[in-house]
Amino acid sequence: MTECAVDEGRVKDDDFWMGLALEEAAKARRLSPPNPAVGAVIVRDGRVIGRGFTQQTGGPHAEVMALRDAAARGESVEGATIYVTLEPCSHWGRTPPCALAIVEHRIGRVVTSVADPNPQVAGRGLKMIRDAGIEVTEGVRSKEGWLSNRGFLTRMTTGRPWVRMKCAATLDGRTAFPDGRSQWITGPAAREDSQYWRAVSGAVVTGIGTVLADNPKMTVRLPDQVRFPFRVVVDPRLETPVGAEILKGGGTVLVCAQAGEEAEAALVAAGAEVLRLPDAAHPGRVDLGALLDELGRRQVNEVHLEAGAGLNGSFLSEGLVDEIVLYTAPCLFGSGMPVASVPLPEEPGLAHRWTIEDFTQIGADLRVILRR
Ligand code: AOF
Ligand code: ZN
Repeated sequence: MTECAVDEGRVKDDDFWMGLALEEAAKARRLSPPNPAVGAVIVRDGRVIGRGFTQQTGGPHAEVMALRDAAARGESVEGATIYVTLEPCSHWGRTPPCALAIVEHRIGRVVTSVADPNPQVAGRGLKMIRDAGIEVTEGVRSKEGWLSNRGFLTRMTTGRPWVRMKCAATLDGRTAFPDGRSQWITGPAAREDSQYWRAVSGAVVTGIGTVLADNPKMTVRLPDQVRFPFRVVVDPRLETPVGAEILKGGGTVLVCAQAGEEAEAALVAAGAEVLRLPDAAHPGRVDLGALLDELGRRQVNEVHLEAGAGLNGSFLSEGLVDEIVLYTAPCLFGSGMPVASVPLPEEPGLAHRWTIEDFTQIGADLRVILRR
C-alpha cells in the first residue's frame, strides 16, 4: 500500500460504527440540551463493548457513559476504538474532560464525526488525545454528525439558535378557516410527531395572533420528557391576556416593542417575564434578530417556531428560518389563512426555493422537512 492509499475496508467499518454512535446520539436529543446530543460506541475485534449518550446537563457525557457501560460488561477498553459523534471535550466544566478519560483508559484509537466549536474545546480535545500518542480519525459521516447537533453547532458558531418553523396545512396551503378555526387539519399521528420537535427544542416561539385565536399551551406532552423548552410570545403591544393558557406553569417570556406599565405589572404578577426588544427600523415591531441573539445568550440551541401567517412571514422575510417541518393534510379548504404572509416575488421563478431533505407519511398526512 502506498503512503496515501485509503484502506477501503477500514473506511467502510468506520462508517458503520459511526452509524451506531449516531443512533446513540439520537437518544440524547430530547435530554441533553443545552449540551450537544453526543453518542459514543467502543469497538474491539468487530464487536461493540460499550455504548452511551450524553445525559441531562450536568450529568456524564457520552464517552464516559460508554466507558462505564464497557466496565459494567466486564470488558477491557485498552487498545479499543471509540467512535464519538463530536470531538471529546478538554475542559473542566460541569464534568471532567472526556479526552482525559479516553487517555487514562488507554483507548487505542479515536474516530470523530465533527469538531466541537465550543471555545473551551475547539481542537484541544483532539490535541490532548494525539499528544498522548493515540491515533485519531476525524470527519466520519460529518454531514449527519453536523445535522445531529445543528442547534448546538449553530449557536456555538453564530451565537444564535437554529430556527425550525413547524406548520400544518391543507393541500392548498391553508392553516385555518377564514374565521380562524384551525383544529383537525392533520391527524393524531402528525400531532404526536410534532410534539417530538417541540421536545428537542430549547424554546417554543409563537405570536400574539396565535395566542388570541387558539389560546394554546405550547407545552411538551410526551410521557418521558424530563427537560422543558421555555415558551416565548412575540407580543409587540403586550396584549397577552393574564389568564392565557401559555402563561400557566410560569416562566413564559413575552417579547414586546412597547408596553403599558399596568399591563406589564399584571403579566409579571401572573408569572410572565416581559422583555422589550423594539425594532429601531420598524416602530411598533419586535426585533426578531435581537430576540434570537437573546435566546442564544440563554443557551437555546433550537427554536421551535409555531405561529401564524404574520410571524412566520416576518421570520421568513428576514431570512431567519433554517428549517421547515411541514405537515400536509390530504384535503382542501379553498380559502383561509396561509402558512406565511410573504411579499410576492417579482417573478414566479424568483421565489426562494427550499431543499427537500426528507418526506415521510405520518398517519394519513405527509411530513416534509425542508432546509435553506
Ligand atoms: C463531550 N461529550 O457527550 C458532550 C460534550 O458543562 P459540561 O461539563 O457538561 O460541558 C458542556 C460542553 O461539553 C458542551 O458545551 C460541549 O462543548 C461539550 N459537550 N462533549 O465530550 C459529550 N455533550
Ligand atoms: Zn466530554
